[in-house]
Amino acid sequence: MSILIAVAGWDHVAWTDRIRAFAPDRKVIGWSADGTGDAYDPDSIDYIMTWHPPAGFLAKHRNLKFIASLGAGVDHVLKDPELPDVPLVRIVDPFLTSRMTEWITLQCLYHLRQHRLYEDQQRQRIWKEHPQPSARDVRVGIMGMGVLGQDAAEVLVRLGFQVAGWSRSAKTVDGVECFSGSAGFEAFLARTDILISLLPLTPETKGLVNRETLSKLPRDGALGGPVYINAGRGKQQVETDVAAALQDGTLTAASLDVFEAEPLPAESPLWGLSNCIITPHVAADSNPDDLARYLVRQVERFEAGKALENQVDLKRGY
Ligand code: NDP
Ligand code: OXD
Repeated sequence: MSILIAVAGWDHVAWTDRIRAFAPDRKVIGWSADGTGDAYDPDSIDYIMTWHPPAGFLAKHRNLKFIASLGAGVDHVLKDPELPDVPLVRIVDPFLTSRMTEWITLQCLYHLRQHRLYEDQQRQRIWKEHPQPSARDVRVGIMGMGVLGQDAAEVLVRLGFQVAGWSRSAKTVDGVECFSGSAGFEAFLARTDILISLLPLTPETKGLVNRETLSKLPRDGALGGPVYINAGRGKQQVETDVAAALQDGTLTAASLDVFEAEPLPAESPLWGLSNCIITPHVAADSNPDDLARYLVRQVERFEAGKALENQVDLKRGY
């Protein structure tokens, strides 16, 4: 049984070596869209572990048993119009989840504690106190109440924020005001000072955060205006609208880890906005050995006739 590691924009070697270490009895082949990698017969491949496979690439492998995404998100696989009709699994990993919660919490506290203001003051050697809103005065709204959204919500609730969640299906989560579906979206926005996206990218979520959405956030909150945080996927936001909102005061500030185009092009106006915090898709770093073990476990489960973990619902798109 052969495993192919197929990546674009990444070096396949680190992944190939790691999977080999955890699956020493299997043939593990590396391939990269940049032309590096081993020669192989596509019909000999049983499993593909992949990041951003080129369109039509997966379909060349006619004996595939399943595909595994090398990320938690699967939009990079589902965008392929010739996607083979085999199961797709994605990464769910406790360490990745806690790293995401760290990043989300860091951003919420940064805006709550007015850190940008104090950083500016430090640069100017100004010693001046400002009134500090407290977490209990601030309404956080998390779009996407899946694995990542629920974990972040739990920590933000513990810190005292007023937390709401918005998901596709209705939910009950301790300490969280839950909204769902398009029917619940406006009411969710109307009570949200810090809007967080932990949504997958699907046809429904593409372009969701646009001028109209941002203009529905309240302006009377304790932070002096709304804040937008995105660690889901960049194409959920209309970036020209986000940049304009940051410039005209519709948004007070933003923290963005994901962008419509990655790397964020040098000419993006977001780079120059002092009220926009930018990180390069690093919110949820994970332990590569844990991920390799998880991926090899899926192969072992499949061969033992057990259900794959975290199989994607291809109809829903996540
Ligand atoms: P899950 O599949 O566990 O959760 C997705 C959530 O989004 C669910 O609550 C789902 O609703 C909700 N959702 C999906 N579509 C809609 C919709 N149309 N309207 C409202 N809610 C919707 O995913 P994870 O929490 O594991 O991951 C979320 C995303 O985070 C990933 O898809 C990926 O894009 C991103 N990510 C980013 C990383 C980074 O480093 N920046 C790292 C890892 C992930 P319901 O519960 O009803 O199904
Ligand atoms: C992702 C990931 O999907 O890093 O963004 O896992």
